[in-house]
Amino acid sequence: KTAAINKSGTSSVPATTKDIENKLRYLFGRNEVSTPNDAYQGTAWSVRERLIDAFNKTHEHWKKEDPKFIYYLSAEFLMGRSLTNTVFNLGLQGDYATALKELGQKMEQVAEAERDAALGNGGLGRLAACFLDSMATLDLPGWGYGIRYKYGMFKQALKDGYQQELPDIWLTSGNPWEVRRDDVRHMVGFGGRVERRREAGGREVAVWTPAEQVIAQAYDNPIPGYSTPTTSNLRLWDALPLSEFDLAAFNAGDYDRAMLARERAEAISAVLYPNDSTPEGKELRLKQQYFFVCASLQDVLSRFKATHGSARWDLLPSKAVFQLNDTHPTIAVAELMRLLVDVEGLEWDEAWGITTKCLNYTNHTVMPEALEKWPVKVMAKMLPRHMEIIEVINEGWTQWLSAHLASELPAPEERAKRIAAMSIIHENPWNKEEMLVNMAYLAVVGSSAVNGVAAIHSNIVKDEIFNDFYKIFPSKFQNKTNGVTPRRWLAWCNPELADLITQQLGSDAWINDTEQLTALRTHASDPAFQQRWAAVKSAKKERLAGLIKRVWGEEVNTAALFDIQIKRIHEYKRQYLNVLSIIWRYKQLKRMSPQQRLQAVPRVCVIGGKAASAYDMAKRIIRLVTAVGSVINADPDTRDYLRLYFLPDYNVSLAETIIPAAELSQHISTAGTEASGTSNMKFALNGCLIIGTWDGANIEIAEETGVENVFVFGVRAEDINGLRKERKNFKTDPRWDEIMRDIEGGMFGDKEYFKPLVDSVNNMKVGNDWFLLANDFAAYLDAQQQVDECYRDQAEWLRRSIMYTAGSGKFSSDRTIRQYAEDIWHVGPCRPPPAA
Ligand code: 26Y
Repeated sequence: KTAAINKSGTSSVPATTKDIENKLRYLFGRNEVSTPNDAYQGTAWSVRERLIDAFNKTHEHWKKEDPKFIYYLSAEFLMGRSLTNTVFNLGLQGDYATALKELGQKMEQVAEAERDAALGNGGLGRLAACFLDSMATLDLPGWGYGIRYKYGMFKQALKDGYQQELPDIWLTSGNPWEVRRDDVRHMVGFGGRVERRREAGGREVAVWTPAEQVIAQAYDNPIPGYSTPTTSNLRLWDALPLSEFDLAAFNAGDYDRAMLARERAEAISAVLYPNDSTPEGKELRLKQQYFFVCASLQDVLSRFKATHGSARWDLLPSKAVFQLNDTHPTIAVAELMRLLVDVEGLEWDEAWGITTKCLNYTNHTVMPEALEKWPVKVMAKMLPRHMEIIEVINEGWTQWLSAHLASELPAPEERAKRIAAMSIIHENPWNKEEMLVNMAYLAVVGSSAVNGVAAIHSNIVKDEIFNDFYKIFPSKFQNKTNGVTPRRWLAWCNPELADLITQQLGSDAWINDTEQLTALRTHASDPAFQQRWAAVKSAKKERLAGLIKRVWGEEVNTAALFDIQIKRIHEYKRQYLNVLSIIWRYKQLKRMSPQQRLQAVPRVCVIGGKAASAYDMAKRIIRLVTAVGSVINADPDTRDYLRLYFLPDYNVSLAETIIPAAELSQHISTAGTEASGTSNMKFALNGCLIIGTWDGANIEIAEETGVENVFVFGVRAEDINGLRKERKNFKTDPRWDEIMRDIEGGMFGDKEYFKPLVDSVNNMKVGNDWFLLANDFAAYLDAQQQVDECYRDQAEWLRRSIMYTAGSGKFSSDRTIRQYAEDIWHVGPCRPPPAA
């Protein structure tokens, strides 16, 4: 790519080089660009100015046009790095790549000096980041709202093969991608009491006097769209104390007390909860949720008032729509009611009409334990007015239900039972003394639309999780199959493959019209094209091999099949099943003669992912991976044919290196447990074959790619309940039994530590091996056998690889966002004029 030539025919590169040097000089006091980190800082602060120009132009335009806005409320945004994405989305790569070359630096290395913004756990947080990219690219007026965590997802290290968690200190050298808005602050209260007062007109109003107040300070993170002047915004809130410190306490010599309020406030935005799908009922989490929801809603309402005054709240649903990213921001239902009724003086019914029109809810998980429920006691103490509001909502809801169900369930006991099952406030089934607020039910009752994130998952949402609600409001329930941004996940992370596709298709228009990738199908069997396709994959494998070398100090055979499983460690995702099959492969290789081994398909297996700090079983799984890896990788008989590496600290940036290099990726959750998965889409886009269960988006990927091209195995979702009940009659495979004896017998050391893992899947009683590893084991080994056979036929393998990319058009988040915009948000594009 060449540097941009400006209108007078001179290159802008000298100016860019100078700007990079100046940024480094005047912001960091450094006179020379000597390291990639210097170059990163200079470049990032230089790019920032172009980004802010685009941001300001977009927002001037949006202010003038006053279009309907989307507000994506999410406790997580897993953004990863920004430099490459910003430079490429703004079309500045020519300028900056050349300028950096002049400074003796390489863009790729410079980009690696940036720390990931890891303000999310996994799929849900990364989805929010892809959505922002697509919203901006499609010129949709929309912002993300979330929390500016000081510490994001923990850094994972290995110590003797065990996971270690280290704090993620990402803000220490400043963040060029954010703008602190000193003029945008809101007060957020907690605790205290509620009183009734009668107003002049006789209306009774609730007055909440919080016991504690903090300031929400806005930080804007501009989001550049691709190939458009639109640059939108992710507004993140930082919690600050109301006053710097308690001077009276300080003067009295009580230093600790003087700092207390500061610490309590700052704790709110200090750290991301590192749990995925296993909630910790900690009060601080509810505090975080209310903190960002309260600040965001005040922010939106204050802008609305500035434009439309405070007499036209009926217009709010035509100007603002909110998407709740799972139940985490669901307190918004009660907060919007509070703001409209208590603060703005609307009547309850009018406020309820507006609230339910403005809000929509996305469910991301079927795990019952991940559906958030807060004890009424906790909620009443922290948010007393909200608890009252939820009680009133629930009274209205259950009364309405009672009338609605009168003909269907005339028997009072039957009806009462159904109402109890659908009540937003209900007993804790494990502790009858305790009452809980069911946040998912609050979200369903308080929203216009409820959606799941893949076809099978949306059916589970309708038929199981919220079936009672679905029967009453069938049209409220929708499907919006997830997607990923083709910019970050193909064009920017795999430029070699992107260039090849562009050459073959004759243009790069596929980058924002991924349906054009289907045209690759006609070339899938073309040997010349296959060879070029294979050459790109080889280069990417070399790069991953380099990374393995840096981490583990070992060379791997880059002609081997690269087999990858990267995702959060969870029992339902079944990394354990993967390890068991690797052990079986190892044992088979051991039994072969050196001659026979020559016929084996060599494999390099990579597993990566973080275990929640309190998730004991997941940590044991990580240790099993490293323990099996150290035995296998050291065995001279087999090490040419099989390796297993755990890559620590899996994050967005690591995914950008791993995914382009992958040939086989594993998505092997128990059918019906993975809502969608999104890495499956990223792998497919990069021409990686999938071995997977009939679950989540795997199903739709198989439909698009051709089910014959996917290694599908295992039981189906509809059979799971029956199989779980039949555990005691289940006869395990002899190969399974053998492996279990090996682990128990200490073949990989640490046998005491692995005992709970062995027990969790063996004891064949009801409720054990909940994720049915034993049931799927034999079918999985068969599917792995088919993988080997296919890999021996490289022409067939490459044909399939091309078919995956060609079939990935549907999985662009642009398609997903268009569907949200059309079916749920009713928002259209609003593009600012092109930059002069
Ligand atoms: C309640 C709290 C502890 C909690 C925190 C994070 C609960 C859930 C989560 C995260 C859930 C999550 O990441 N779910 C994933 O969402 C993806 C995007 O829709 C899906 O692709 C993926 O299947 C699902 O597991």
